[in-house]
Amino acid sequence: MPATEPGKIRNIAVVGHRGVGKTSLVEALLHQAGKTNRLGTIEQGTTVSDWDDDEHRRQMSLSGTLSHLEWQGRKINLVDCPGDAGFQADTYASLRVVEGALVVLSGVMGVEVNSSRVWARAEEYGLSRVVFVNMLDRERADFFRVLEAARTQLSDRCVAIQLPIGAEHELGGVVDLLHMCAYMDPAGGKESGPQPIPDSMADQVQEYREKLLDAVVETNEDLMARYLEGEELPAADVADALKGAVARDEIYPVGCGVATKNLGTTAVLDLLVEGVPSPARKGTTIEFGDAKQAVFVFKTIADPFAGRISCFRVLAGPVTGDTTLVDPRTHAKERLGQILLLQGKENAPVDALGVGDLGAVAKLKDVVTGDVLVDHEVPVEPPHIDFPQPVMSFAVSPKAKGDEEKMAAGLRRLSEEDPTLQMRRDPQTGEQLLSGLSQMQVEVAVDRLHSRFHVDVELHPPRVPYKETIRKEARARHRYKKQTGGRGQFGDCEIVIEPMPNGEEEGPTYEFVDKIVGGVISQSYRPAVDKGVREAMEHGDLAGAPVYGIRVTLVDGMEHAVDSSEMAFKIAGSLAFKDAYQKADPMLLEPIMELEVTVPDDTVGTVNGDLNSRRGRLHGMEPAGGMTTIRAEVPMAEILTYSQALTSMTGGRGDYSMGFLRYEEVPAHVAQKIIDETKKEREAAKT
Ligand SMILES: Nc1nc2c(ncn2[C@@H]2O[C@H](COP(=O)(O)OP(=O)(O)OP(=O)(O)O)[C@@H](O)[C@H]2O)c(=O)[nH]1
Ligand SMILES: [Mg+2]
Repeated sequence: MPATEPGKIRNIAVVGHRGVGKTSLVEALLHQAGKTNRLGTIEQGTTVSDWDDDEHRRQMSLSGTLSHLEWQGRKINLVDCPGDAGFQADTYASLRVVEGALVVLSGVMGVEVNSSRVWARAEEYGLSRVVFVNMLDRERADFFRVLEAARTQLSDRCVAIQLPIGAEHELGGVVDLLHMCAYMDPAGGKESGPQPIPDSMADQVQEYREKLLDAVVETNEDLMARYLEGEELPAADVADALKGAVARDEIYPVGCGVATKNLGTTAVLDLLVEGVPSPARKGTTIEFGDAKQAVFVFKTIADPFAGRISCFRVLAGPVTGDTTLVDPRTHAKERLGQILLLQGKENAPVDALGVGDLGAVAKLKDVVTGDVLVDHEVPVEPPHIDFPQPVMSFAVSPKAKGDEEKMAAGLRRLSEEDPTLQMRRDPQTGEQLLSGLSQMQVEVAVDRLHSRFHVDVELHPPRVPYKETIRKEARARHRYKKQTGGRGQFGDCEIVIEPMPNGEEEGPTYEFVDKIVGGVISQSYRPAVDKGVREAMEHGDLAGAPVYGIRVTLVDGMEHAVDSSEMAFKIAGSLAFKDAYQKADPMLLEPIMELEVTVPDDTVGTVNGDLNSRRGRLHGMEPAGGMTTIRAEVPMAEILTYSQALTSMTGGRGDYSMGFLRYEEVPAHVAQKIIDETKKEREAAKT
């Protein structure tokens, strides 16, 4: 089978807030295009996209899934992206490899927070966007309200291209305003061909057809002139102009329907083919130098049987199984091997894959998500995918002693699959930390450690990464001296420590200044003092937290011709620092997080009150369409287990995200508690 020409491909990411029906819509599109014999459902766990056990159990998408179909002689690649805020890695990476986004909104809930977020990302990448208002069969669903919300909250260039016939449980079909026809509810079967528009809708159709025309001629000077002269514009010209406007990202057509009944899919498929530009028309912004063959890996699947599966977009090609590419990041050469087209969990081998197409290969050794592979070593800068930063961490430990290595290996594989899942050892607390975007994301990782890697682990709330610093300058001298037969130990140094002005910065800032004059300590021993100070700074005296924001100046000292050694100076440096530190008015710092919470209007009071009790500082509130977004700064220590609290305050309708902002001094009464607790722990550890 030859590779599909780039001009005949459409790459679409299906995105939107959690649970708006993206997976169901992909299922319907595949069914309408004849890829499946029956419409699978989320409830029965029979959709093409949500094929993983964990997805079935939770009835939600946890990772991006590739599928493809043919429509009007074009190949449409679909990436069904998860909507949950905890599983956005694939969503963001997928947006790098498509020309268009199909943004699904709930006909009941309208524009929800994650839809706005993903819209902004699509905007950044200049993607064409088609909006689909789904779930119009549900109670309280209202296409026109959601259309208005899309126009005010997403873009005023959103314009209806379909209208519902009837509403809620009486929804009978949709009108296609571009082709001026109707499609009747196929009740889960295939949508039949175009039907006449019901007469009763003539006025409304007229009104929205005019709005559509206005928007279209706005983008096309020639049409505008003819329109103003009162010419009746031929349907084909309008359709062409609309396609151009969608492709140029100037109009966002809004369609509608019911995914679970397969209603509205014909018109949407037409729109994707006609509106979204092909890779031939749009090209890619990902660099591949002068490579004749190149691919970009946008997703990695950690399959326990097939090993690592890398999903990629062909940047230059075609590529075949015999193609050998090099990864400029590692300089490793790899033969692609069997190229696969993915259809949910199924895969089918293909001989070749052309430019712009999406496919996968198994068992590339050292390739990770985000790598660009090229046919010869050219200096390429892989595209930066701005993954969201983890907002919460748990300490993990294996249930069985001796499983540490197995756990670490499993977690490494899982974080290859999802780069927003991060694992690190906290040098401060010694705990193995697993960080992610939501508690559920971390819990899913734990489930997968069990199911895929056969290791059981426990989660504990993590410790807050406190830091320490000083308020004022102090000086101390320490002489370390030991005389026990034979050769002794001798090191003597005097240091001055002072706060560094950039104490606001994250990460340990530290400077060592050598002001020894007259060689009172030899050059070779001075770095040992520095080393000793650094070691002492790893555990501050207040709460055992690392010390930062300090300049240490070595001003004086003494050495012994026979007994001095690096070790002795290191110890002297360490002890001098401890002395000076106590005199320098040390203080405890805590991480402050920037928090954005979106909650239903009627829960704002409760949520704000709760933030107050968590030492939060409110920065602003923005109501929009029944939901309010609250912005606040909150100490990390107070918000480690926020997700449960928010769920119970909002009945599961709240959503939040947060990111690290800066370190700040812990208020005295809180600090004292932490210091006392540390003391107790230290004493307990001694006994
Ligand atoms: N009544 C009705 N229910 C729908 C419709 N579309 C989806 N659903 C149901 O809504 C729920 C969520 O649908 P999904 O397709 O999983 O939604 P999703 O956007 O893929 O969800 P995530 O991937 O988890 O973000 C399921 O129970 C579906 O059966 C629709 O048009 N009408
Ligand atoms: Mg889904």
